[in-house]
Amino acid sequence: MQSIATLSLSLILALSTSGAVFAQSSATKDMNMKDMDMKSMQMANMNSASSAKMAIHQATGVVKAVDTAKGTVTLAHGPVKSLNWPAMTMTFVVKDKAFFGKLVADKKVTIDFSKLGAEYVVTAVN
Ligand SMILES: [Cu+2]
Repeated sequence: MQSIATLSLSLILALSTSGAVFAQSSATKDMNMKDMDMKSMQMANMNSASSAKMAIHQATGVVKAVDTAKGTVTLAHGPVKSLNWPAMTMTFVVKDKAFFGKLVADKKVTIDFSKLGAEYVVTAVN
């Protein structure tokens, strides 16, 4: 009689112990998944933010006109592969006035530029 009681008690203990372990492991899995979701979401945010900010294009062309007062340069540039642009003449915004030292009419230059809102802004002149 005593041995049956002991057996059933140890059976109950074994069941409840494995039950607790199971509950714990599924909680851990849950937490890991949430953690991973958060990390991948943060990574996606970072990627879209950096690609919007950091897209730098390069164009080579001849300076057609400069407007130091407005802070613009008109360039007859060749094709820009990264933007799928054909050769064209267009005006860029020049935020850094120091670039006007290199942006001289009829001079051939290579510029780095980025799209900032609706504007194409010169970020470097070579
Ligand atoms: Cu253009």
